[in-house]
Amino acid sequence: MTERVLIKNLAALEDGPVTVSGWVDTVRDQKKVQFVVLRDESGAVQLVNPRTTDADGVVVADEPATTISGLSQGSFITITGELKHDERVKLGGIEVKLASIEVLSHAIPETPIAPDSSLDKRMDWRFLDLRNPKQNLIFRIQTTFEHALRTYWIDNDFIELHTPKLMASASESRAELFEVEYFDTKAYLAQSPQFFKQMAQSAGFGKIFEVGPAFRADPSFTSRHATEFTSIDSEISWIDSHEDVMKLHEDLMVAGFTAVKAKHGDEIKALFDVEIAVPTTPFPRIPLAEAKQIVKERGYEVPRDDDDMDPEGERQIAAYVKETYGHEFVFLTDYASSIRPFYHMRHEGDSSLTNSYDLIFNGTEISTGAQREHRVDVLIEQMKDKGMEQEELEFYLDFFRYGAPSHGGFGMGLARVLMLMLHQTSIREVTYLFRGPTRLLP
Ligand code: AMO
Repeated sequence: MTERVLIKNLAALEDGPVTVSGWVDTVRDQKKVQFVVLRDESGAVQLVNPRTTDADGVVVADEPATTISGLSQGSFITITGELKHDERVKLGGIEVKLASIEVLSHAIPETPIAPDSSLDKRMDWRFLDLRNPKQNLIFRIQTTFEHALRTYWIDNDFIELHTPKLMASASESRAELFEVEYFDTKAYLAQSPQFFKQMAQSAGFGKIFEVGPAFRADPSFTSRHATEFTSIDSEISWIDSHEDVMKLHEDLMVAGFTAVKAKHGDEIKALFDVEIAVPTTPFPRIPLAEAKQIVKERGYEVPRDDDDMDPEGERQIAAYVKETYGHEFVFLTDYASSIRPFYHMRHEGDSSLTNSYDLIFNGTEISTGAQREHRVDVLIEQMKDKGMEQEELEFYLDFFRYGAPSHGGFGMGLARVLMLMLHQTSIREVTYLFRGPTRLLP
């Protein structure tokens, strides 16, 4: 394979012969001169072909003019030509005068989507939608963000896990559970790596992380729910409370945002008109009960008293935090045990509250974290309290019967982080291939 010159690197080359590959963005087939805008994953460049004329000034049908006339948008081509710097050229101040074109694949001329097509239509034709530089940037940002998190984890001696996604039991609640036929029995798709990341603590791994798929049979069509999503999980041992998990969580966010700003800050500003702000630590922390009170004083009452913060409540508390602390992140802490899973540790002396938190970013929940209950007798009591059957989770309880350290961790939806970071209105925009109740294709 010959080394390919990325279009973004052409500007740094001197005038002279070049070979470039990409897909056709536009063709302007004029009488005396032809222009093609060629794109690759890094940028776009203008190609120019002055047409040949005979002695009488009549245009001659020669190459590459004939091939250019037959080019459709989206065709993949490799060209050779003469690179020339010319500041009059609007597109990057360079131009390539064509010598030859090799067409690798002709595209059907009628493109099924346009930039103003509906999100649903764009998702039907996701591979074409992803040719848009804005979409391409989203996945570069995702790569940089994940890389920064991994670097943090690896530098701090975390072990990476790949936990199974086929399970014999539910991993969060029995609601939102996908059941699959598994030979002569049933299996369930993992809703989160929860139990197995806790198992790693009993295995003495100390600090772990996983970035992997999670499945929820959630029939809702909100902008922030998918039936399959990428979950970023981390779990650590020897913690004193959920405060230690929040410290880890904010360090990771700082690492991720610092890397994204450094590498893509200018492009994000140019394409999304968003200024990436690296958050300062500590992030504000507000107990949920207090947050509800603050929101109430602002004139919004969260529906039921013992319920979770609803989306409007999240937006309201985020607005308060932004005004008061100038911060885009806030930890809401100490959720009621009635709305938290059985494995969350409850307050010493007040079992109605848990050592837990949600992380809100730009007004939407991106993460849930907690200290876990590691004492098996208390864990069994908490299961009973929730009316759960013990039998199905005996394998999980065993993790705590043979010794376990204090521990805690969090799970965070990758797409939610990207959506809110880039001020997008739906996780569909930032998910490579979205899965929802009515979407299994492409
Ligand atoms: P929870 O169920 O709150 O907690 O999920 C954690 C985070 O995962 C993301 N998320 C989703 N993203 C897209 N579509 C969905 N349907 C969806 N459901 C959840 C959210 C959410 O904040 N085991 C615990 C975490 C822990 O305590 O470690 C858990 O799964 O961003």
